[in-house]
This record gives sequence, C-alpha cells and structure tokens, in this order.
Amino acid sequence: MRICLIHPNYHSGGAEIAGNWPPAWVAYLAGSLKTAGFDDIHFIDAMTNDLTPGQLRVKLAELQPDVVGTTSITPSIYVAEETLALAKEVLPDAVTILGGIHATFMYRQVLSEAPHIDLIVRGEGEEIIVEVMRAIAEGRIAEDRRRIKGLAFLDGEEIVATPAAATVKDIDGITPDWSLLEWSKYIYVPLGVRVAIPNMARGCPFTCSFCSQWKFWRDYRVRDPIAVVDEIENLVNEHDVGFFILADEEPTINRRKFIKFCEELIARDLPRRVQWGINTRVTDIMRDKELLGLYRRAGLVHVSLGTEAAAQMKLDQFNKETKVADNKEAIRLLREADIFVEAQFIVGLDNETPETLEETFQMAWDWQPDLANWAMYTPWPFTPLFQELGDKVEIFDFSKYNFVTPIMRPEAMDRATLLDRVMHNYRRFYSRKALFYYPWRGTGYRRRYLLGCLKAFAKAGFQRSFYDLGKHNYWGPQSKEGVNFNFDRTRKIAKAQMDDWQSTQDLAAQKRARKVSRDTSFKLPNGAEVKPAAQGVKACGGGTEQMVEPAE
Ligand code: B12
Ligand code: SF4
Repeated sequence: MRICLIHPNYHSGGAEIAGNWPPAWVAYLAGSLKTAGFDDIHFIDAMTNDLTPGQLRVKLAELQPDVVGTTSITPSIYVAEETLALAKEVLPDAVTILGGIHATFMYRQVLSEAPHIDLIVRGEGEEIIVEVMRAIAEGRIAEDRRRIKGLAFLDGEEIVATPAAATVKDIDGITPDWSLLEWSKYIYVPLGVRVAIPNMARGCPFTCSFCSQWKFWRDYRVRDPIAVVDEIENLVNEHDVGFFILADEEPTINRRKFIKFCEELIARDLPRRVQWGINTRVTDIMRDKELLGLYRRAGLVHVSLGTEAAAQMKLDQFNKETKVADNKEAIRLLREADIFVEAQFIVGLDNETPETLEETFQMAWDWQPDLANWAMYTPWPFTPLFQELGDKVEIFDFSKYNFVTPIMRPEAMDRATLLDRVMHNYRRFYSRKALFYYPWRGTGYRRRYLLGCLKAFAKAGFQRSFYDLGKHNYWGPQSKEGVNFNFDRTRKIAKAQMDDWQSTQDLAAQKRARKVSRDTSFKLPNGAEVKPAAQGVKACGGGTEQMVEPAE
C-alpha cells in the first residue's frame, strides 16, 4: 500500500526567517509505519518547495498513492484542507487523512467545512496511524473506524468522534525515520548548516491559559536520553545535520534525564559537530545555574525563554508569580555561560497600550538578551483564554492565527498601531544591537552566530517577509494608514463546533467543581504552591484542566 505524506504549503513571516525546517511529524509517523511493515512511504514538502496546487497535482498523479495524509496547525488549516481536496480530486479512491493540533481539537469545524476529508487523527499519531493503515490495507476501515480510538469522521451528516486514544505510553518505542527528507533543503540560516527537530520530551506540566500545547500532549513524558542521542548521532552521520532544536515544550523539567542527555552528547564528542537550542522556563535556568557550564559543553548554544516573560506583562489574565528579577538573572546567567539567550514577549491582548509595549522594550533592553521577540497574542480557539475572551475575539480567519498578525484589537489602539509599535521595538532593539553589541562581542562562534541571526533578520526585513509586512502593506510608521491585514471576515465558527464547546464547557465546569479539594495540594515542579483552578491561575496563567475526553 502506497502512502504519501504532504507538508502543506503555508508560510508566515516568523520562525521561517531562520531557514527551512524539516517536518518532524513525517519522521515520527514514518518511523512507526515502517516498524509496522509499511515501507512504501513518500513525502512531499509542499511548504519548503513552495509548490503550487498545479505542481502538487502533477506529483500526486505520478505517485498514485492509496492514502494521502497531511498535517495542520491552526494557521495552516485551510491550506491543509485544500491539499486534501486536491488529493481527492486527483485520486478519488485514495483515503485522505488529516492530523495535527488544529484538527485534533477543531475536528467539528474542519469536517463541517471540508467534508472531503475521510479521517481525522486526533492527538499523537504514531500508534493510531498504524491501526488505521492496517485497517485500510485489510479493507476493513469502513467497519472499523468507529472502533479505533482517536478518530473523527463524517458518517453521512453525522460527525463521529471515537473516544480519545491514550497518549504514547511506550515513549521509548518511538523510532523516527528521518530518511524520507531531502536534507539539502533544510538549512539554518544563522549558521549555514543543516537543521533537524528531534523530539525528546512530550507535554508540559504547566497549563498556561494562552497555550494549547499542554492540552495536546496531555501527560509529560521524556524519552530515554541515550536513544535520543542515538537519533542525533544518526542525523549528524547520515544527514550531515549541524544544528538542532528540540521540538519540546519543556525539555529541562526532568533534570536527571536532561543531564544524562548532555553527558551522553559529550561522551560521544558530538558537540564538536552539532550545536543545538531549546525553549525553556526561567525557573529551570535558576534551578540549574550550576549546570549551565555542562549544558554549554554539551553544545547547547541557544535558549529561548518564553512564558515567564509573558507572565510579567501587565496582562491581568496571567498570574504574576514569577519575578522580573528572576528573568533578568536567568538571562545574565545564560550569557555568562556563553549561551545565546532569546526573550519572548507576548503582546497584543485587548488590554495592551502603547505604554505597556514601551515597557516591554525597556524590559528587553534592561535584561539584555541577545535576541528579543514580540509575538502577537494568538487566541488558539481551544485554549481557556479564548473561551474567556468571548466576544472580544472578532476574527475567525485562522490563516492569520500565526503570532505575527494582530488578531485582537486592543481597546487603546487599532491593529495597525499595534503592529507599528511592535516594529518600533524591533527596530530599536536590533539597530542598537547591530551597532553596539553584535560586532564587538567575543570572537569566533559567538560573533558568527549573532551576525548570522542579524543577517537572517535583515534578509527578511529587506524582502518584507518579516511579520508578513509586505503582504500587509506596512512600510514604516508613515504607512500605518494603508495597512490592511486582509482578514476574511466571512469565516465563522461552525455551528457543530460551537455546540460542542458548549457541552465541553459544561463538562469541564462539573469536573472542576469535583476537583477543587484535591487541587489545593498541587505544587509546581519548583515547589511553589498554587491556588485551586476555581479560585485562581497557575504560575504561567492557566488552570488545571486537561483535554476533555468524550465518554466511552
Ligand atoms: C518546530 C516548530 C516549527 C518549525 C516548523 C517545522 C516544520 N516544518 O514542521 C518552524 C520553526 C518553521 C515553525 C514555524 C511556525 N510555527 Co511552529 N512549532 C514548532 C514546534 C516547536 C515543534 C513542532 C514539532 O515538530 N513537534 C513534534 C511533532 C512530532 O509533533 P506534531 O507536529 O504535533 O505531530 C504529532 C501529532 O500532531 C500528530 N500529527 C501531526 N500531523 C499529522 C498528520 C497525520 C496524517 C497524522 C495521522 C498525525 C499527525 O502526530 C505527530 C506525532 O505524534 C511547535 C511546538 C511543539 N513543541 O510542538 C511549534 C508550533 C507547532 N508552531 C506554531 C506556530 C504558530 C508556528 C508559525 C505560524 C509561527 C510563525 N509565524 O513563524 C509558523 C508556521 C510554519 C508552518 N507553515 O508550519 C504553534 C502552532 C499552534 C497552533 N495551535 O496551531 C506551535 C504549537 C507553537 C506554540 N507555542 O503554540 N514551527
Ligand atoms: S509552560 Fe505554559 S506556554 Fe510553555 S508549553 Fe507549558 S503550558 Fe505552554
């Protein structure tokens, strides 16, 4: 049976400025499928190769797969739906499958607007996809689809969702296969080397109200560090990878395994050949201050600090338990350990003002990270904060839900002013860094890396792809009046999705009411006590809810 996986051709001017990135979902699913005996697997990276629908059509017609699968994050959903529509048109008998975070939570919306999709796989794909492929290969998918957990599909007019599948418990049974990828295409611009995205830890024990990741992965699991280093060694030896970022939300929470991971990289002398980056939390950096030297020796050169910077914003929706002083100190410690540090701010909630935006700039300048990002708050429709914001969310054109387009309109300014103020922060931060810091800091690797980052920013700025500025007609403060985000305002939340949210909210409220007494004893991994969800929020803003699973 021939399987074709397609990465949809969606672009937005954010992370892509650092290069083309290999889709990890393909490697992880292909690994499971090959282990289960499916070896006729093909991959089309429509995004990296910027394929037009016409070019994709030709490729599919040549390949003639029996199954076509694609992925979806929220902003890529329409392109993913169109990709599978095109597959159905070219190959009417092929089974079309959609996975990824957006389809997982928004399957009612997706099936309402894209009835040509045969199956939606909800949640982690490695185990479900094998069951699905076996059922397709044996010609019993039509009868068995109601029995397989973690699916959603249309049966006539009815949207059917089977019970949620368990998360992958045998996390060490995961055997990614990176060989399907065309490696020469995946270059990390700052260093000019090949880049990969291996996945060591899944899930996050925190529950930030603006984030969807903890809900998706559910329980926190870390793979055997030795197996992950095997995977990385293979990426270096077989595919000449010179840089990787861990695709994890929180790789450092399990300190013992993270140390083992670093020691194993050092023992195999890999840091000489491959360097890497992570996203993590300020609390972990403070906890591990004595270990930062080890992390650096293991090749960790880039740390992106996210949520706690956000938690400091004057956003009433987020709790302020973490301290500004800790952020500053964590940045100092990382720089002292010769690790590049990137501070992430989330801006653009309804209560943002020009003054709060200015404050974030002052904070960034005071903390002196090497890099700073001002991401636009994006109300993932399956997060608690989206539900809380209610009518304040006016835009349901998901293609613009991408961290670089202002989805919310703050009460104090219009969206164009918000974008302009954010650009003002970028201009000031990076022009000062370019003039007074990057060229003069250190020698060798540090300087090369920072100048590489600057080059990536400059290139995207010049091409107007940074923050989709060209598409939105932004050419600087003087062009504010002409800015147009081109939202498709005809896009709405489908009725089936709304009805589902209503019943899910009712269920969640009942569940919360039952759990309050137990939650009082909940402690964060750093030992801090938190209030029960019914009364307050946790360190990074959320409650304690997990994904509500349909009853068996
Ligand atoms: C690496 C990464 C990138 C890479 C993309 C690499 C690539 N080509 O895929 C880069 C840096 C380019 C990038 C860019 C962007 N990203 Co990004 N990215 C990530 C990150 C850190 C890891 C993704 C990953 O590889 N995970 C590991 C794999 C194994 O997980 P997975 O993709 O979810 O796949 C599993 C399941 O979902 C499922 N599955 C997925 N697809 C399919 C398909 C089928 C058929 C089946 C059966 C199953 C299945 O099975 C897989 C295995 O279990 C995540 C955060 C995270 N930790 O997940 C954010 C994340 C996915 N990115 C996000 C966003 C918003 C973006 C940008 C829009 C930001 C921007 N403006 O630059 C762009 C969009 C680019 C694009 N067109 O896809 C958001 C999406 C949120 C959402 N609710 O939709 C995330 C979750 C970050 C966040 N904090 O919210 N990103
Ligand atoms: S710490 Fe918060 S923002 Fe980061 S992954 Fe966990 S829940 Fe999401």
